[in-house]
Amino acid sequence: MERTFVMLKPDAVQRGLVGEIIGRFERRGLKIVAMKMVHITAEFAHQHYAVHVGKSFFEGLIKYITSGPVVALVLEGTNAIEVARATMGATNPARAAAGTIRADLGLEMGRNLVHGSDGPTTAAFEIGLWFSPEELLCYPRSVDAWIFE
Ligand code: D4T
Repeated sequence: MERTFVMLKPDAVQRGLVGEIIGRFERRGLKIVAMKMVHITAEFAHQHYAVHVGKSFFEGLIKYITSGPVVALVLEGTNAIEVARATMGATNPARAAAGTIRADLGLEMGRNLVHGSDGPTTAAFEIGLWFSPEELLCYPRSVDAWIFE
């Protein structure tokens, strides 16, 4: 079973789309194993987006991501990383496929509502950055046998 880190960005919270977005991941079958709401500092945002330091959009990205509370989650399931990113759609909502979160709910790259880890190494780094081991819950769901073969 794979785990991935997902963050609902400040625009998702401000626009009242938290339930809509989390619901899409839940309906897909992914299990929420950790979740919290945080207003992150610029220092923490720099850690999260360290790979983008120096890029033209970096300062705008930090300003956006620290502009209000975000909702951080760890999702678990078969191919969770790939499935979560497919559910989100392409980084630029204008190019995201219809039916994805970013295409259905967003318009611009700098307001793309949601973040998801892009690979196993990133997922491990981001889960460790955002959550302590005690915050990651292991529990069975009664529907698991109807979702996982
Ligand atoms: P995140 O990291 O937010 O899930 O987005 P992606 O994984 O889909 O995309 P990314 O890491 O390449 O970009 C991170 C973040 O920066 C914004 N961005 C990106 C931007 O404003 N302008 C740009 O040219 C790029 C490449 C959007 C997402």
